Amino acid sequence: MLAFGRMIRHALGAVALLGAATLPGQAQAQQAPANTLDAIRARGALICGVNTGLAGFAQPDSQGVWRGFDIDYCRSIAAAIFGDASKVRYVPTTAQSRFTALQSGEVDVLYRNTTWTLSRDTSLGLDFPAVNFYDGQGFMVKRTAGVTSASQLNGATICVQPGTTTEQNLTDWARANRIQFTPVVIERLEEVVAAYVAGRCDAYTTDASGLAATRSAQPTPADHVILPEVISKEPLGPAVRQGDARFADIVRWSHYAMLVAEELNITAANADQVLASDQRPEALRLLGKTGDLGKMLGLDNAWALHVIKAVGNYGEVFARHLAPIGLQRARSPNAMYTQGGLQYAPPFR
Ligand SMILES: N[C@@H](CCC(=O)N[C@@H](CS)C(=O)NCC(=O)O)C(=O)O
Repeated sequence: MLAFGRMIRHALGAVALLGAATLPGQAQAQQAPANTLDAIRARGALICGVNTGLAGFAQPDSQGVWRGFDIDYCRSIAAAIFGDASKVRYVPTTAQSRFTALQSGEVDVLYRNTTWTLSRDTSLGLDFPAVNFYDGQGFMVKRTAGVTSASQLNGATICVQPGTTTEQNLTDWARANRIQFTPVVIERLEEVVAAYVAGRCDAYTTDASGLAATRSAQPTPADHVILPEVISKEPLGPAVRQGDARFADIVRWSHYAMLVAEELNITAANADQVLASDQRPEALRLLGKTGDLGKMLGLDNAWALHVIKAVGNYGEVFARHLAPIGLQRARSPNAMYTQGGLQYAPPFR
């Protein structure tokens, strides 16, 4: 079906690669430290690679303070290491600059809507310690287009960011479904969104979470429709440099501490009380009252207590940042395994 037969005429097959401006997060020549934890301690702060500004995930507020789901994850690592979640510096990275920023040592960890794939895990010298958000790629169109299914996108012009799984999945999906499209490839997020809003593309494609974030930031979100099809698996999570297992363990288990805290009904508000009066062995090990789990990670035994008090459990972080942009957790893979989801922490013992 040629829903976009009219629009293809003004697209004229142009593939634009725009907006490759230098960002503060673009890599400089430097040496990545062999021991990331020591380097973080020596400088007194974690350096976290984040995106350039995506509602719900990582965005400076009106005071210039970075806030979001990814930001709370950066803060959780600082809390685990220093007992102080504020000891973080944020480096905005584009999809294209993010891996170089990590490889070069410019950042210690990436918390940036990054999909774990086999090729990234093997050929980029990276490791993906955990999945903190299960996502999938979708499409957004203007409501006025009257499109209700991705199968109607034949002939459409589609805006996409380069250096992403998005770009690759779009090509695979179009080939498999015999859909012709014209890509408009734009590096900077605000420019790709502006191009879509201005009507330079009929559809914008990215992770469904990114679509929800962008839609929520529009003056009238209801003018934009996220189509029902999800064309890929996008397990999002932190990335670290390969070969530094101790730091990868800290990143991995900080996520699991937030998950298991939810499972044990431990929140930012009640963590001290649980520590003082709870008798459940796993809760006491998690919070460092018994055992040496923190020491085993090279941290203080109160590491997880600090994480939970600083950012809350996984459910609290999700509710604070992702529910407001319209992301549902119930009946999604991000639900706890006890609720039919995929979020599952290994034992704290
Ligand atoms: N998950 C995909 C896409 C990541 C991606 O860059 N998504 C866009 C749209 S949600 C984004 O985060 N942009 C933010 C930016 O460019 O600063 C990947 O890892 O390649």
